Amino acid sequence: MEKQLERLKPFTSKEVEQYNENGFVLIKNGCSHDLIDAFNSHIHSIRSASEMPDWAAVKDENRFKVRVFNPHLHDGFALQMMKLPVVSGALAQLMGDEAVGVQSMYFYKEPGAKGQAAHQDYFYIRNHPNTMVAGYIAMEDIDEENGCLWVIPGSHKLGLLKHVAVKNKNEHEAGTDETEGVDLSREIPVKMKKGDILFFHNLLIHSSTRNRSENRWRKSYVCHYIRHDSEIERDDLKKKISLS
Ligand SMILES: O=C(O)CCC(=O)C(=O)O
Repeated sequence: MEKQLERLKPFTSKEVEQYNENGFVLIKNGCSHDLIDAFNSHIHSIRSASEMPDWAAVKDENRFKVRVFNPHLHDGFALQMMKLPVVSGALAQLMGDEAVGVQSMYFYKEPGAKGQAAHQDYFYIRNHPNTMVAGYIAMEDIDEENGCLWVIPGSHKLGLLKHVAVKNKNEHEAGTDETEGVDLSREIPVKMKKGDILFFHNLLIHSSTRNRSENRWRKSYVCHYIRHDSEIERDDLKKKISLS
């Protein structure tokens, strides 16, 4: 297939079937390394500025730690990274219609940082009809050592599960919620190379572990998308970003 078409329709019908079956699917090498490097440098420079813009501001000691929340609402580069043609093409295939962006997060996950306990994104972001998909771009190589995602294949078919307070606060960030009543030993790691893009259903049970590396960050850019005719309940995420 020609490159242009590959970007607009990156999945084979078998991969779309795999997504429907497993609740996730990966595009290898979906984003070029030079674009990833440029975006990492861009976010780094925003957090390095002597006066950080309000939307990215954190305490001095957290400049390269705390995630940047919703940069797409303030920053043109973050917006374009949400709208990558390969992403909008992939989402159109998975949703069967056009997607819009609703949330973005740039994660640093520095060495030693805790992960997130097992959860379903729908628990935090209710949308009707439920069409939400996450697009997770690896901003560097991601594996078990630096705190990759773990998922339970097929768990998106279980519906919304009960969430309770996080149990292992040594491994996972406190203040978030954790699914209950599911055998988490069924989780498998999703290793990604820099530039890979993972798409996952908002009912898929997923978690991440602590970054156990000595000196490797685990940066990722994670955006959430809904079908254009879905609606988000939360007031802070109601703005729909066209991907065209
Ligand atoms: O990347 C991580 O460590 C967790 C991300 C996550 O769980 C999410 O975006 O829903």
